[in-house]
Amino acid sequence: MVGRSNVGKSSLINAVLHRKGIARVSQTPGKTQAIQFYLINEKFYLVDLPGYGYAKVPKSVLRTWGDLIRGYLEEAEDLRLIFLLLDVRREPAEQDLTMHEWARALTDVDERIVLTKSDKLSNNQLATQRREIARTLEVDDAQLIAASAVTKKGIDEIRREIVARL
Ligand SMILES: Nc1nc2c(ncn2[C@@H]2O[C@H](COP(=O)(O)OP(=O)(O)O)[C@@H](O)[C@H]2O)c(=O)[nH]1
Ligand SMILES: [Mg+2]
Repeated sequence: MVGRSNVGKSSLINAVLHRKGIARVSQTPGKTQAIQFYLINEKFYLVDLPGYGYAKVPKSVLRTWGDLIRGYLEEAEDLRLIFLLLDVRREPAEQDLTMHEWARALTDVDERIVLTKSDKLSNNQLATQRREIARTLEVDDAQLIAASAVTKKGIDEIRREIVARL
């Protein structure tokens, strides 16, 4: 799972795992610069990559972020699926596009785009944003999952995507 700070990654992980406090929600944004591995049912790892895009992060930390992520992606032989999280209300930022390119370049690794906080939009707005974001990322609409940690929309779909690869 990867996405910019505050996109709702920790909330989504907790919803997918049906746990309240596995991933910590709303700490100081941009502070976590470590990769968290959650071993689930002794079967697979859900990997929480550090968030990016927080304005106050200095350039040196940004570079470290890129190295950390790229290093992980290059070494992670068991990696099967990347969920790139995007706030459904926002245009994808430059780092989102970079992350998308890295994910897309990996062979034997699928990518799904999760549109977070979808409870904040009406159905009409959601449909518009889906189209826009799919177009920007040059992906098929079917690769997008609209989700919400509040209403639990999309959570089962995310679980199915994971289970399908076990
Ligand atoms: N309305 C709404 N708010 C959310 C949702 N997911 C997260 N948030 C809020 O967004 C903020 C950042 O969430 P967090 O999970 O800590 O994001 P992270 O920095 O990506 O791990 C918090 O205030 C959450 O309560 C969601 O699906 N809907
Ligand atoms: Mg978090």
